[in-house]
Amino acid sequence: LYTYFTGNPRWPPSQSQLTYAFTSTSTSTVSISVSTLREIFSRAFARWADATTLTFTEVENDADITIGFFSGDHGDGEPFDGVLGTLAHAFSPTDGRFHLDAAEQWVADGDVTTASSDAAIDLESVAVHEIGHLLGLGHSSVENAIMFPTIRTKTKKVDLAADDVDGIQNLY
Ligand code: TQI
Ligand code: ZN
Ligand code: ZN
Repeated sequence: LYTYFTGNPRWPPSQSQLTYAFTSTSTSTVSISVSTLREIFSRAFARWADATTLTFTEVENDADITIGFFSGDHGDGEPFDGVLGTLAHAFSPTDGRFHLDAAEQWVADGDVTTASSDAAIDLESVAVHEIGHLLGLGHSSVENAIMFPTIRTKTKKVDLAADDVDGIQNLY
């Protein structure tokens, strides 16, 4: 079953047309083009938009949701830890910060299941999970749910399960 954060924080009905922006697109171990990043995140947001009345639009400035890649200690008290371990984190509503560990071997193009590195992580899969957190979902006990708290390397998992859809629809 899905969970929410303590106090069930959510984006208010007056803010159902959410905007997002990329703040730091520097990626160290792999270089992902900005156009590829745009496509990946557009697809990841669309999965949640399809299940709700929320909309997500990329903007340049004053976004509700900010997305960036960072390394190590990046000033929010939750330092990244290099390859594997923590991959990314997102804050609960209505904070909107979504940080990705620049040290990961992100796979943004092609098939992650055939990546040469054993540590390859599918960017879109992590994006769909973290957007769930940004919208107010905690972790789920259902194994096929996007919000289940385990992700395997070299695996793509991007489809919302019925549990994710129930969770987001009961919140919005
Ligand atoms: N990052 C953790 C996560 O997103 C950070 C975290 C731990 C967290 N507990 C939390 C965030 C509670 C919000 C609420 O779960 S992670 C997965 C998983 C991570 C983990 O880098 O470990 C995914 C990133 F666990 F689901 F597989 C992406 Cl998909
Ligand atoms: Zn951070
Ligand atoms: Zn999580």
